[in-house]
Amino acid sequence: MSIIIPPDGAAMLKDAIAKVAQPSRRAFLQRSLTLGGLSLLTGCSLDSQESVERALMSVSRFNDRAQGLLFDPNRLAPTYPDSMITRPFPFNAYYEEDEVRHVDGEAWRLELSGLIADRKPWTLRQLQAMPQQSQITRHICVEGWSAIGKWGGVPFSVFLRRIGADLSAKYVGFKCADDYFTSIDMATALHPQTLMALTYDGQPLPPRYGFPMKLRMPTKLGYKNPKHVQAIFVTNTYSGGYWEDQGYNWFGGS
Ligand SMILES: Nc1nc2c(c(=O)[nH]1)N[C@H]1C(S)=C(S)[C@@H](COP(=O)(O)O)O[C@H]1N2
Ligand SMILES: [Mo]
Repeated sequence: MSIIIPPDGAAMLKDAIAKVAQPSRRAFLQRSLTLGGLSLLTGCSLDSQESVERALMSVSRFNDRAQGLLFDPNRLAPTYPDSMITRPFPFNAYYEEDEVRHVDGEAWRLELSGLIADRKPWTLRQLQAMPQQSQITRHICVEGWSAIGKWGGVPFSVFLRRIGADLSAKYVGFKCADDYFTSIDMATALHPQTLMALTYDGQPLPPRYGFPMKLRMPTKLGYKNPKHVQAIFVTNTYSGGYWEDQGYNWFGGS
């Protein structure tokens, strides 16, 4: 195989890394990766900006598969005492706090689609009537902060079994009341600490933390935890996510 490296290769690679790589990995890639190395790794000829981005994406997909294989479905994320809860807990979204969505809890219906036997929509009251669990865990955001919070709600594995979801499917996807969306691997969906959170610190989830329901996963980075969940679907088709489609790593383990 001959590797064709254009004269502006270094600049192309730098631009592609800035666009495609997860922030925490950018510095590492910028120091360690050459265009020739990337070409050998992926078997792609890298003669345009798009082909360099595509090659980096294929490394990221490979990284997703590796993280999926390494994920231990029985290993629990650390939990903390009440005294360690971060107060006030930070707010974060792709918009400012004054633009937080206010969802009407009475009118809200959780829509279900895809590989699910019983796709009847759920009300908030029905979710509140399910067995609840609570946890104090650490939320880690790739923007460089972490905080300990207390969430309560329905273990997602119990819900998925209840609705007859195909538990052998690859992905569970989420659509939110804002323009946010994400998707996760089934192993994480079934993890014992993955919650459909309805409360924060013992109170109904306030709007800024994702009323009426958010998916809370202490085994995943902040951006994998969708707030204001409106719809859930089970699928074998990869469907990415809001930040994932802009280059954040899809698996997003923490
Ligand atoms: N619907 C929705 N969910 C979202 C986001 C968002 O912008 N919209 N941002 C994500 C990111 S990047 C983080 S760090 C957490 C922040 O959650 P918090 O406001 O409870 O701290 O929400 C995640 N879920
Ligand atoms: Mo985040």
